[in-house]
Amino acid sequence: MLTRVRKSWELPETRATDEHVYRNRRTLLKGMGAGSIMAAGGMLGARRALAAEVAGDLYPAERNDAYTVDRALTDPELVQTYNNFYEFGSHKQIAQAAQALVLQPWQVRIDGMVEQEMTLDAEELIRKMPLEERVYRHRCVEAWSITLPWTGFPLAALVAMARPSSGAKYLRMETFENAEVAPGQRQFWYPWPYVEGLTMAEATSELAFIGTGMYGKPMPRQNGAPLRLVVPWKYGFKSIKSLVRLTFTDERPVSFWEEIAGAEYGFWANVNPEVPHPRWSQATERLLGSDERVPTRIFNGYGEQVAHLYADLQGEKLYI
Ligand SMILES: Nc1nc2c(c(=O)[nH]1)N[C@H]1C(S)=C(S)[C@@H](COP(=O)(O)O)O[C@H]1N2
Ligand SMILES: [Mo]
Repeated sequence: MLTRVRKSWELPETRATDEHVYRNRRTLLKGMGAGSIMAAGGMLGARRALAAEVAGDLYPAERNDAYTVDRALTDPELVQTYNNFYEFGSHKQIAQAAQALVLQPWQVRIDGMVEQEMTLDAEELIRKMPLEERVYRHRCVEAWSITLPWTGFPLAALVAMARPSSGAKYLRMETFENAEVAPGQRQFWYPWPYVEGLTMAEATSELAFIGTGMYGKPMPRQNGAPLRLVVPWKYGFKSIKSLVRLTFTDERPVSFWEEIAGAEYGFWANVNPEVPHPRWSQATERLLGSDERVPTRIFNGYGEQVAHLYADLQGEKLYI
């Protein structure tokens, strides 16, 4: 029989320790004051860490035990150093470059078919929302996967706050655009900004989540700080990062990847092991950090929660 050695970050006790250390560090940084932090040359790393903490006092949030999985968590080091974020380069080693993102202030615009359009700061929005922790699987269309605890809030809570009109059929989401910060955006052949979309039924379904943090801490920039979508039953490219705009509309949005190659990356992009990508099989996936390949599951294992959303859409290309 294969026995797995549990890694430290998987042990519940470590969560308590993490929190303890984390809170002490915050207290320390607060006590130092901005002046002394600036003065201490060696504190650049700490100053950065401080700036990244959008609403840092809210972490870790309480775990919602309805969302746990029978899979080991992925090493956070891997989740935070192996990333897709084309704004910073079309390869996986973008974590360093992404540290250029300025998170405060960070304005989020909510517009389109809503009772009242609004612009609010990410921190303000996060503080209005009911934060919780959920462990989800994440399956990239490239056939690798990770499992991690996200912190965030149900997208449905944001939709409720926005009060869309009954005519709104889709939620269109947009990532920031700033080529000075994100050199990938100088690659003019990509249709920036990154755009994604969901139907209103998907956006208000129980699994759709806005991630604001991971592993009990605020979201690292490379993973899409300060706010990103998390839709675990769909291929990873749907989970759009670093949101600046959410638009309620009656027109189906054309997403970034759909515009580039619609036959390979469609609007629906629900995970299905039986529908291959035009250039590779989706039957199995590689667990990041191990040599193991495991069978991929329909809707990434979330069929019970989401299959009903597609019952009347059988004519659509639901799995590309
Ligand atoms: N704005 C933006 N969002 C994005 C991407 C991107 O390139 N830009 N890549 C997507 C893809 S393909 C994946 S697999 C996930 C990766 O998220 P992670 O780096 O946090 O694991 O982000 C998605 N969201
Ligand atoms: Mo992906």
